[in-house]
Amino acid sequence: MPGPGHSRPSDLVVADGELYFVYETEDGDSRFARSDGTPAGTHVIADIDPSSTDDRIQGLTWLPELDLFAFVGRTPAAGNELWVSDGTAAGTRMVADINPGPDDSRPELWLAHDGALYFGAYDPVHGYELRRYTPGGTAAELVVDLTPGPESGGPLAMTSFAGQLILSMTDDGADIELWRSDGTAAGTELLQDINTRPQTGSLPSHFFVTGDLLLFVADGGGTGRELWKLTKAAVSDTPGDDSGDPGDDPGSGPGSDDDDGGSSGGDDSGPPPPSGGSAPAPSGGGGGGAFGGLGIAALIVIAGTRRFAGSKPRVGRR
Ligand SMILES: [Ca+2]
Ligand SMILES: [Ca+2]
Ligand SMILES: [Ca+2]
Repeated sequence: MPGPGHSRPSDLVVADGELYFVYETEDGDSRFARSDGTPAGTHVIADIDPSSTDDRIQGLTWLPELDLFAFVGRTPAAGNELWVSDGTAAGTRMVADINPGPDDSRPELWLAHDGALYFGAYDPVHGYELRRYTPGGTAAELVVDLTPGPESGGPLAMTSFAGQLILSMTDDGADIELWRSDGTAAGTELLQDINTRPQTGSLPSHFFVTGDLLLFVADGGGTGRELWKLTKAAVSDTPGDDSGDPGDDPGSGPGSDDDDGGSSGGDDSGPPPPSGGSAPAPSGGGGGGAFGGLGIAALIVIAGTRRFAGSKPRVGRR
């Protein structure tokens, strides 16, 4: 923007060697744009609602696995809904008005997995539940209404691990636990009821993939929020099948491999667990078998975990 006004560029994203970003025009309107770093090479891609200056673009994300941008677009007619773009004006569009009319569906937790975009969004019939957009498709599908009806089932956190979606969800609107999904309703199953108290969830969060392990934070009940791990073998094991329990893997502690190698794009839901120089040692082999042999083990007790305890995550709107 020429002159003293602010263009407030935000949501800077690099895709295929070009910078994509969002900025504000003088009248407060929002624009999706790209730049090669020169004034001559800076172009507007889209104004998502040319009839309004009240439209907004937020949370611009590049999903290289899908060759696709995703963002939350707000227009006066549709509210906050999921939009996608291939970086062209013609290819920039709302996926679906999931919560019909001006009310918001508030899409969150976008994750590229198995050729599709998975996310949580709200509608008044199903609540905040897991949904999917398949590139090239014209709509968003409800994957599962895990807490049936208008109450919300999640996800609260989500990542891709061992070929499955790993999710923090609930089937009763309250008991938020660790689930897996193959992208079908029938293939969405509880991995483990980590906090076994009735109506009390362990609230798994902060999923972080490193090598063959998924680390996360959960409340086991009585121990507060601590660091837990899930092995790939545990994900492919059938829940409730006691005969096929894989061995736990207490040898692979954290801190030995802090890089982000196995991570798959879902890490924007929160910071990874503490790591690096202050990484604590595993608390001596204790973990293992106390939790049903699924390979999920209470890993370690870390100082400072309490900061997670006060923040009650929400699952959509109630
Ligand atoms: Ca506009
Ligand atoms: Ca809407
Ligand atoms: Ca529901």
